[in-house]
Amino acid sequence: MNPRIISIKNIHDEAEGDLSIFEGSGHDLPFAIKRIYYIHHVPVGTVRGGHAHKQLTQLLWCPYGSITILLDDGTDKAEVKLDTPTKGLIVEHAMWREMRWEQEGSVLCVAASEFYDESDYIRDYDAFQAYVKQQAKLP
Ligand code: T46
Repeated sequence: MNPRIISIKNIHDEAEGDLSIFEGSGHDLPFAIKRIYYIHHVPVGTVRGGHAHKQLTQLLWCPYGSITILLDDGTDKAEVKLDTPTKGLIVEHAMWREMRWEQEGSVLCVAASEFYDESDYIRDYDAFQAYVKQQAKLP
């Protein structure tokens, strides 16, 4: 598996610091952004996630700290460490994900292609594997 990592544009100023930016709708992301959420105040060592989505595509980035994203497409697995504010990870649908907090104060930000919809989640790993197999059989 080749995780889709993007380099978020950054404007650096020696005196004033950095400004990082991305735009949706085909500019920097392959989707229009319908929702943004962020996960914070998570104790170090915590693993969140443990689910996949049927339709949702997202960009994950970590503006502060260090969080490892574990990906599993039903066949292959990969790990991506988000530990710099300009590194983004695009997570497609039908991808099992877990997020491991590795540094105190780490923040995970997410730009999502869809509004929140609990029926889009697959929260059981066996059901995820069955879903991936079923999708592979579709014409
Ligand atoms: C994902 C990873 C990276 C809402 O009500 N609205 C929302 O937009 C979201 C994202 C969550 N929720 C509710 C659903 C649960 O009752 O917030 C609660 C915690 O959500 P969850 O346990 O799914 O959180 P994570 O950290 O396991 O996963 C989240 C996203 O849900 C998921 O889509 O890809 O971050």
